[in-house]
Amino acid sequence: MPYPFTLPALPYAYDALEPYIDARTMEIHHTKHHQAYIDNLNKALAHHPELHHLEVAELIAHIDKLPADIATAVRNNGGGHYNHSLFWQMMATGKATQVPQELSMLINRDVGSLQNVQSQMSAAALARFGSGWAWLSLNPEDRLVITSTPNQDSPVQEGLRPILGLDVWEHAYYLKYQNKRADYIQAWWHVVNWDYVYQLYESVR
Ligand code: MN3
Repeated sequence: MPYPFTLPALPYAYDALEPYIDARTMEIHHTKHHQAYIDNLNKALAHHPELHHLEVAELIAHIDKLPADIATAVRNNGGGHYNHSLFWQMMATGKATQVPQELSMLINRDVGSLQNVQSQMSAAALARFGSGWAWLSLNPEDRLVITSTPNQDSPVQEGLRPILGLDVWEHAYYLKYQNKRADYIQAWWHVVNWDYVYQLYESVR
């Protein structure tokens, strides 16, 4: 849905991901942080009606072509809206152990094993200094790659197609895990929605 952007409803209750992600964190993350990205994105675009037909993924894929007065605002807040819209759907309960077979084969081919995906993404997430994300994406050669991005930058800005993302901003875990990012990362693997990751893969392949 293009401008004006609105907050998508979560596909589950705020407490659905307990005990791995606590309800208070989910509620603040969704209603305050994600909402703020949307509000700031709409504000930036308000005086640029020529951009109102574009989806957020289209806006952030070509930051260099945006009007200079809003490029940074769209990069940060458009990225925030895009990344979080995916992130909520990438999580669920009861979907963390079963990777659809076709995706599993692709993972084995390109990364070696699911365990490698988990350890390499976790390492990328842990090594991200300050705020950012770790990602599993398809590259232009249709190979799975693991990367990380700072702030709210998205793999789409680098020509990649993200299918799984891990938010390691402190707002994603600080209430429950404080400074223990590694503990949050380890817990997060219990709530990955591999069915959705596969759906996303199907939609971008
Ligand atoms: Mn976040």
